[in-house]
Amino acid sequence: MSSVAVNQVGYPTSGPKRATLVTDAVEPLPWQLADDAGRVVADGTTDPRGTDVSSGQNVHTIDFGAHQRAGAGFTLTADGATSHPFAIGAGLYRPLVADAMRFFYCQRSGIEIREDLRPGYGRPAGHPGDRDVPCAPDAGDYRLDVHGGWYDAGDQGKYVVNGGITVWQLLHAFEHRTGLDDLALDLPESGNGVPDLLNEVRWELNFLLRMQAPSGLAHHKIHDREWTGLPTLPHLDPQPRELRPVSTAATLNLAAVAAQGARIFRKHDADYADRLLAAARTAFTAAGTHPVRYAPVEDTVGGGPYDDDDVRDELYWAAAELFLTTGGQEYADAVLASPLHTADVFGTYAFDWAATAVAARLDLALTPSTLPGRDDVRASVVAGADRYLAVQRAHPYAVAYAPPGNQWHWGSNSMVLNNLVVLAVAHDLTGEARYRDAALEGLDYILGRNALNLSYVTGYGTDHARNQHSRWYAHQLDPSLPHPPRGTLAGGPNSGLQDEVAQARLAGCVGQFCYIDDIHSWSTNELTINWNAPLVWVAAFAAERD
Ligand code: 9MR
Repeated sequence: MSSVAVNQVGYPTSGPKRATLVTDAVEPLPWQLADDAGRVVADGTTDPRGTDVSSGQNVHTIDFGAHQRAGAGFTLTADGATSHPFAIGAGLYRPLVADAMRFFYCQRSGIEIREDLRPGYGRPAGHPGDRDVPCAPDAGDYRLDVHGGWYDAGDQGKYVVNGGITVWQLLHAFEHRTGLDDLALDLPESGNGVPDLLNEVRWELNFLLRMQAPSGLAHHKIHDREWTGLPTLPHLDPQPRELRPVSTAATLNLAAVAAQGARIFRKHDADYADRLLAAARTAFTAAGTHPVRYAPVEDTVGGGPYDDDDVRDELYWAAAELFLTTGGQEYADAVLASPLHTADVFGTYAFDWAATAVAARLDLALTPSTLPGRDDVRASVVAGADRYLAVQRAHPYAVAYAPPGNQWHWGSNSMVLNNLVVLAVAHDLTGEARYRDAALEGLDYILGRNALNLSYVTGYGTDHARNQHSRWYAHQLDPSLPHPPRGTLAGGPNSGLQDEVAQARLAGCVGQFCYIDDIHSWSTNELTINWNAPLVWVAAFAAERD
């Protein structure tokens, strides 16, 4: 059966406008664009693209970019199939920036979520006992106050490496995108004179600071001793909490984002910036003077492992942030000595919690500094973007992500988005329209132009994900509980099918089809702080220009 997949939110007036037709036909077909009254306002002929590897479908693309008249309720028809309705216009992405960012307040630990600020989402403070948490037997013999921060995902663990990349990306957006200074997020702190985005990020940064042990090293994570079931509201979690051992990756994450935070918070709160910088320096030194400690893959009871056996990228990133904030020669030396400084780091996906070299590269490219060879750094980002551009152009759904063997990663939606970040930064660096258009068009996939005809963002589009794996937004299991808030991104197709629902329902799936909007499918349909952060970033880029 034919279908027409579109960006269900809509297309910026002057941006690229394409859709993907699934059909058996191999010859070009006529298409029509109709307005909300059903009048045909544009027509043309499809471009047959053959079999799409990512879905196994025979597809055509439809380019209706010549139509530049704004409106709501447009539909595309071809081969007897009609798309979901969509808008064309300006300002389409501004609400998404705010909602994707407002998501973080609802993930807060250690503080009541106020019903007046988030109607339908109020709840008592979760895990007040995180103010006094013992080390697990293999982690030390002391206790720390590690309250606050954001719950990572559908679980109620708090992980330094994932908090780190999330903080980095939100601060990176704040530093390099426009329109985020006055983004109103309806937080308890709103109105305190500090931009709300920084108020939200500070909640997590404070937690990351608390995870620093007396040695200067940071604990990798704190979570429940055993896994809890669904639903479990945070304030009703019966499990004891424990600090897991310190790790070099966590320590360098802390160094990186505390240094970055010091740079960005200085203007608003110099004392806080000093505190952040001191913690960053201590962490960097501690990481260099203690033996390397890797977070093990086996540590999966009560929380996820976030295992990583290569911390050279974290070292490069921490050195880069410390250098950009302080100008210190020792940090410049560490940047220049890193094998990652000149390595090709723009692989299948640009970066994530485990692969952080691109975070360093993007900041070194964008943030003014005296680093020798900065032009080469900038050129390397553009070269990386060229590769993602080529992948996207070859892809009939315009996805700038094509994993080897069509084996989609856990959290693939965040990888799709992070590759768009590289394209957008290439636009910042060169001003060239092709990178801007690629970054804009890349959002189509997330918002419904995909093989499932589904928007992966709750509340956005006619048909959208709403049952992401969560112990609290568990409406699917208990109708008195809410769905995830508007602006929540689902993890997306994951060929690994690690959970039982995915195994039962998706066995043999091809790429894009390895996803199910079921609360028990934690491997394809979780929500996670480090997946919403790139949504904020890319939506902010789109909002700047639509
Ligand atoms: O996002 C993480 C993904 O890259 C890993 O492959 C996966 C398995 O280790 O874990 C994911 O992270 C989960 C974490 O361990 C616990 N909280 C939820 C995270 C998202 O599913």
